[in-house]
Amino acid sequence: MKIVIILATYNEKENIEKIITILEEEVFSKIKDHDMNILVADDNSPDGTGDIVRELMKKWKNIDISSGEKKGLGAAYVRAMTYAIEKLNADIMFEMDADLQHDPHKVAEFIKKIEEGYDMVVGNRYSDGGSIPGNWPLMRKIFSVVANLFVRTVFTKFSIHDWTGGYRALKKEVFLKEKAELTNYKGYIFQISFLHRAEMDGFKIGEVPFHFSDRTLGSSKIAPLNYIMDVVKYVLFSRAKELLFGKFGKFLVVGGTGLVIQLIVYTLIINATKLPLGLSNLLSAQLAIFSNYNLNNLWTFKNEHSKGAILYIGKMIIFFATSNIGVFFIQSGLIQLGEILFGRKFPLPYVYFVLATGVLLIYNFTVYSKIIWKNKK
Ligand SMILES: Nc1nc2c(ncn2[C@@H]2O[C@H](COP(=O)(O)OP(=O)(O)OP(=O)(O)O)[C@@H](O)[C@H]2O)c(=O)[nH]1
Ligand SMILES: [Mg+2]
Repeated sequence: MKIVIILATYNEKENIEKIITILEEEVFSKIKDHDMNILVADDNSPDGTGDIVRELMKKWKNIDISSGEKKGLGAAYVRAMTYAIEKLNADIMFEMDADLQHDPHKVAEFIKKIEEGYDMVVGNRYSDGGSIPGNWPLMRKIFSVVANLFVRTVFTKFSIHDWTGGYRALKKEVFLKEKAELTNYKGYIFQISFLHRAEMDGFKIGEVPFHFSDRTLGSSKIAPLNYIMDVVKYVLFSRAKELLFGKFGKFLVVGGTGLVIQLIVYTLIINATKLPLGLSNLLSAQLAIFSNYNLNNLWTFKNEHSKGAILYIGKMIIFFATSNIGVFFIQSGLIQLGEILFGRKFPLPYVYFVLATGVLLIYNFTVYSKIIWKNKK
């Protein structure tokens, strides 16, 4: 495979020759099965980093440079990855800092993960032996750990530990799929959103633990404190959007129509008969369940829905059974409990209905997405 290590640089004249020499002499020499290359993504560094690279290109033929205006780390990577694919025919690309904080000796481990079938492999500083510099100021340590915990919690993706780091390897397919959406993001948000989108699109994500060493030469370009609010905003906003416009939003709309159907039938039954409220609810739910099943099949989970009459009926039976567990034990049970305790004077039947339905909703989404329309990917 053709592998291109992209080194992002902005004023890294003290580091660039060191990192390139280590890669060429100590790392690439041990990797026999792949065509190893370096692409420096330099934003016309005023300190002359680009000129040093052009000198080194004379010594080693597997080095190239992608220069451009400074528009931030994310933009530099998008430009360089596009170049790596279009001009260098890259199959696999690495993101790597040029300041030696990303131990180049770990490259082979990333490649191994890709060979095992992972689409994107992220360096992990937070578990399994990975670490952050012990001499970082306390605030930076806290920011680093808390930011990643925050992202993992909001995205409810605990299996990925390091969302903000920039030591990664990925197949070109991952970049081509996500490229269009990546151009607007800066700094840590670029790294977070790239990984988040890849994960949501079903790419297989792997991790390689590594020790993130402290920068010894040159100066930091990323100011963590400036990014805190941006990260918080981005993560919360993108997650809210995902929930509202994704499956959960559609699921709520379908559930809403079901609820209206159920409420109408429930009203008819409790006004026309003396049946217990719990039973009235159970009966009225059946029509709603039928409607919900079909709407979810056609809309909410349309990518997961299986075609064919047998599967349709089979799944419907499971859907009726699982839905009725909730409708029976949770919704009707709570409504009946209300009637026993407080009677059925108006508007009590509706108060019970609303409260019991709220509890049911949480139960239902969990069951539907984990059992009935489970994504096979
Ligand atoms: N091309 C390009 N590279 C950048 C830009 N900003 C940062 N970089 C490079 O990206 C890498 C990471 O930036 P750093 O400033 O080291 O960020 P950091 O590692 O979080 O901070 P330190 O621990 O202080 O080094 C370095 O190799 C930088 O030279 C940019 O706008 N354009
Ligand atoms: Mg650095």
